[in-house]
Amino acid sequence: MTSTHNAPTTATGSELPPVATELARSWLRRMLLIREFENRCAQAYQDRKIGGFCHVYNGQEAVAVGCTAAVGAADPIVTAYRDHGHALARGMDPRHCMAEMFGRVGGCAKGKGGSMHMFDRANNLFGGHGIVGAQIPLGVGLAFGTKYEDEVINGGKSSRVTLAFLGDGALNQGAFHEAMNLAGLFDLPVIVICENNGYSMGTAISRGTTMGHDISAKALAYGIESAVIDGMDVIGVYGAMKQIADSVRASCRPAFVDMRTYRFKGHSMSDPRKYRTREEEERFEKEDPIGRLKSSLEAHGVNDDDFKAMQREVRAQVRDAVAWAERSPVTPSAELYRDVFIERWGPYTGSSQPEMLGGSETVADFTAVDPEGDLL
Ligand SMILES: Cc1ncc(C[n+]2csc(CCOP(=O)(O)OP(=O)(O)O)c2C)c(N)n1
Ligand SMILES: [Mg+2]
Repeated sequence: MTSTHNAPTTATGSELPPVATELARSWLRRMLLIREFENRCAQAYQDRKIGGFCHVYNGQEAVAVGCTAAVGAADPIVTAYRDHGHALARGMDPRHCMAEMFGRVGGCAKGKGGSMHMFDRANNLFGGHGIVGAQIPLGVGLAFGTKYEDEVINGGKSSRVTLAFLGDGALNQGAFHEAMNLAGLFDLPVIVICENNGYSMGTAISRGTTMGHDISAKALAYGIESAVIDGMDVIGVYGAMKQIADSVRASCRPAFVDMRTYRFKGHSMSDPRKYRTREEEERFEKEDPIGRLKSSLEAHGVNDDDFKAMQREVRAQVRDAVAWAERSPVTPSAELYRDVFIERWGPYTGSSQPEMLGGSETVADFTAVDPEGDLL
């Protein structure tokens, strides 16, 4: 089938103030970390160390890295199931991320969520959601929550911005339209970011979505301003997103972003990619966000040796994450119902707290029972 995915559109990036080399370097390292992490996940999946679904983020790294860099740590983030990149970009320890993939107690959700459910309360990452579009109303709800807290409870000015990511496949879900309507109606500080990689599983956007060539039309219907950003250029993503975030923060009006990107691998781990051509893949591989940033940084003294050193560092970091995840105990069946339903004493009783929040990594510590002996 011929390609129907629009080529990335140049963002306002070139007009933006130059980004400090050290900052851009840190993004290069973060993108390399995500790429390495995803490659090791694919390998571990084939080795059957990871079960269930697994969707890797190769090719889309500049989106999560550029967007998270453009906002503050207190700004909430919510995303769909292709979420490892967002978790790592947001600052989750790769050990906790990998342990979650492996179904181990050391995972961010104690191994009960797996690949699609990366949560990091400490870093204000509210998932990781498997139902297409389900996270968009959650993002709008988070924006409602921060605005309510800032303005009504604390009597100040709304100060936080929520980033709600979705795939282009979610544009056709009712949840997207209901959430956009409320965001527009209630003046909520949320940026709805469509990671437009051109395909929902194997369905090209032009085959499944009206106005697929210009999805900003959907935002217009709800009175929401929008932007098209080249999601393969991390500097451009950062610059454009920073401007949008500043404006949303100041005006307390929502925004929509058509973030043009491409996933280099299949939809999930078993996808022969027959719905697109090799020529199309090669065209986008030339736009590799890592290669593009590497080239931009060459003029600023980051040479091949620096790049190789960074690659070695992230390789060691991911190898360590795998080893750590393997040492973490398999989540025991006694844990299955904990934190799933509301518990009398709160969601994290005693030592059932995940490692990343300061909990313990031993199985023995995860066997605490309800003090009144109730069935949890
Ligand atoms: C409500 C719902 N319907 C169908 C599915 C099955 N499904 C999983 S991913 C997907 C395609 C989503 O594509 P897109 O939103 O573009 O995300 P991408 O995989 O490209 O990142 C579908 C249909 C689902 N998880 N939830
Ligand atoms: Mg898609």
